Amino acid sequence: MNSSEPQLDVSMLPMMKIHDWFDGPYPARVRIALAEKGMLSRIEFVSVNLWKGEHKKPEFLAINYSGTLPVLELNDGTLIAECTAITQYLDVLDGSPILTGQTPVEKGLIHMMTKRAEIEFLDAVSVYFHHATPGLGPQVELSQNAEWGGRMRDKAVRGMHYFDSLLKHQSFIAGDTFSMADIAVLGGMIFASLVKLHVPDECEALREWHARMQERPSVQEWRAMVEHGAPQS
Ligand SMILES: N[C@@H](CCC(=O)N[C@@H](CS)C(=O)NCC(=O)O)C(=O)O
Repeated sequence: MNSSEPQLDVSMLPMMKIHDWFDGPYPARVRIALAEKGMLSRIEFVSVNLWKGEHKKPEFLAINYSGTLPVLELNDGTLIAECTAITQYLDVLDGSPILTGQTPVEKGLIHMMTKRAEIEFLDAVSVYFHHATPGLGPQVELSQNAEWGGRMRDKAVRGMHYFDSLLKHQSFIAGDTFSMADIAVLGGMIFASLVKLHVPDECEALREWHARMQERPSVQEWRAMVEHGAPQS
């Protein structure tokens, strides 16, 4: 947003719901985006317990065909799934700070890097978790392929090296500004930590960036929400 433009009074926004699980790596992406934009107070979080497989039950599949979290539910019942789509919606609601780019070039680069963060890193860690570890447990993980999971673990480590190589020359994942792409790589780091996938020692730029990200108030707000504990469900 231009500094000359009036700031949106976030308290005037209608309440919205987010269906998610408090410490999930993908939900973290939307929670961090909401914290960046000062919108957490406008959100009612609805817990969907991943460990009990609630996201695969018909009641939830009616909310999100893909059976994944998070999902944003608007006042009029509109449902928006996919972290990228939710972040884009929030960004248009309130442009401060912009997470998806101001100019056509920024928008293109941030979209590309967010997609790469998912394909090369976060989604790969997720497949590793669901296929080559006990994942969410035998009641939820009905079909596993450990070899595929192992390959995706290797892909995720390659992804870490890729982002490390970028961060040797720029401060943020998509260039000079913090964006949705940084949040997507943070999601990958959060998932990697949960599954004890070590960031290679030689990825110094990635480690330095990660340490810098921990200082952001939005990441600290997210961490405080996680430490607050699991909801009763
Ligand atoms: N592409 C989706 C992926 C979301 C996703 O995989 N979320 C995890 C929660 S951390 C989930 O629902 N996993 C359950 C599963 O895949 O069975 C997005 O960006 O929102």
